[in-house]
Amino acid sequence: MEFTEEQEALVVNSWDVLKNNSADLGLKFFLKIFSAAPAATALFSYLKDSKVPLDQNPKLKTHATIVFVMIGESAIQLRKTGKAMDESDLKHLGAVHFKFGVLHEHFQVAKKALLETIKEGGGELWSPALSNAWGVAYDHLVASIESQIK
Ligand code: ISQ
Repeated sequence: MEFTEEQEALVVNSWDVLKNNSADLGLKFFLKIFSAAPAATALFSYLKDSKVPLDQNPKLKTHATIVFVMIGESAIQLRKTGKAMDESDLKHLGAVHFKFGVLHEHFQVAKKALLETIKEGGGELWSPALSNAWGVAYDHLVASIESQIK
């Protein structure tokens, strides 16, 4: 699963734009996951007794921003470092996803949501090649997390 120099350039250039909108795009990404997999809301304790709608939950927005930025930063440094994430962050992510019983198909739901979010956030920068480049970077990240789980 090669991540080429061209793909890196597409990801780096688009991240420069997407990152300025991380909070809205991160929230959009999470809402897409919840609409595809409503049961996933149960994973987040702060959503259980919340009276506000999902899209107005400040804790969700903060968390979603962090996750979105983490995915973006993983992608932009993938080629330089040859890995999706540093070892200690990866151990933590592996442990969290293992604890919640995250399966390969869940990561695929998130992949679709991520690529749709990038399409909506990317505007004129978007192309099928850009989407594919983000997909490859995401697959590397997932493979690294899954290597901790299995
Ligand atoms: C797990 N990891 C990243 C994002 C997520 C969004 C919704 C549900 C679970 C998640």
